[in-house]
Amino acid sequence: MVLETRVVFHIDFDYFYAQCEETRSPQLKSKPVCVCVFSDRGGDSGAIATANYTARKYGVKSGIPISFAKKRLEEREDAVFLPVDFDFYSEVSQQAMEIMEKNADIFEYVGRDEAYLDVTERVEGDFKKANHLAQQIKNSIRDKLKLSCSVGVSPNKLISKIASDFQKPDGLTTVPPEKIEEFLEPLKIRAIPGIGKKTEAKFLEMNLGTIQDLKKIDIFTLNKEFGRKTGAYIYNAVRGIDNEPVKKREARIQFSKISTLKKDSKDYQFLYENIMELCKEVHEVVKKNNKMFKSVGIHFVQSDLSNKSKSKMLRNPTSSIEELQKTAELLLKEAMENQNITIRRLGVKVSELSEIQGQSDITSYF
Ligand code: DGT
Ligand code: CA
Ligand code: CA
Repeated sequence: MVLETRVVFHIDFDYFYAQCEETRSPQLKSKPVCVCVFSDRGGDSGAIATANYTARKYGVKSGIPISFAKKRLEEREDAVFLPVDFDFYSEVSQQAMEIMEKNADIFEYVGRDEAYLDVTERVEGDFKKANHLAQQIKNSIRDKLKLSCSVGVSPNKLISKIASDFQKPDGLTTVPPEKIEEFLEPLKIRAIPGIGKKTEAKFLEMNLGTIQDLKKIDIFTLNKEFGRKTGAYIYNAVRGIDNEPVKKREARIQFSKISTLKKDSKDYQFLYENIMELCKEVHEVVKKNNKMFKSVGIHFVQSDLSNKSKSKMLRNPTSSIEELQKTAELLLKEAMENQNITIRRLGVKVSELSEIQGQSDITSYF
């Protein structure tokens, strides 16, 4: 049976990194919590990755300098500033993704804290059942992981993405087909994924503030202003039209190679040569599977059998061996800065994988 109307979920975790920190230290919950990417320069140089909602009340948000955040939270002596711990967040993420995947006909991993689920078949195209299933997934994630998330339920990815953001945190917004117009029209233009400050400002100059206002603009004007691809995207988006399928993409896949060194060592040149070799082997696998990666990691098993690992998120997905080697080299240098113990085994991994073709994420057009 082919159902005409799809049922798509977008699930996004609330203040994700900060919430992960709260799950392992519940006493943080009542305090403003900022998760920081400290830069190598030391002190407070670096940026806020994210903050919990208590800290956001004071104007702290992703991307601002740590020093600004400290100033804004001056009056809160209980404010907490923690360094990012990507490995921990990935672990939490993976468990949450497993719960979602079990509940989907098609599961598409987007990033550590978000995913799309096509559930059309299992709810038989029924939005009441869909709403119920979404609530069950939320409960299950809360019970098992103590995490809250926000869910958007609608006939397509675009509206579900907008809907998941609509009642954050801990939201559930269901937009059945007959409610699409009513839901979209009063929203600010900014609610459309991919429309940023600049585009918004352009429309505001033309006295257009809401999605309803934007409907007055014809496709020719949009094409002239933004080019055909983006023009068509905006034209369809304000009408709630999006035919992008939920594409199967799993979260847990990563490619890695690990090898035992000929001798235990902490000699940089020796380790460097081994790492470069491992990069080549990992890259072979990446190529064979027709993938791109967005994260690179290295791993040490030290002579006392303790582990040490470092990873880095790249700006864009890539399949380049040069970029893989360059990043691994950087990570090795960082890891060796305070390396007192010799290393026994060495590993390289790539993760955050995506297909080489079909990079049709609309937000990359802007
Ligand atoms: P929300 O609004 O409740 O969904 O809050 P978040 O923190 O989950 O925000 P989201 O979904 O935009 O981003 C997910 C994670 O990605 C977030 O916990 C930290 C990271 N992130 C977001 N923006 C930035 C940024 O500007 N810099 C860095 N380093 N990390 C960021
Ligand atoms: Ca989030
Ligand atoms: Ca997100």
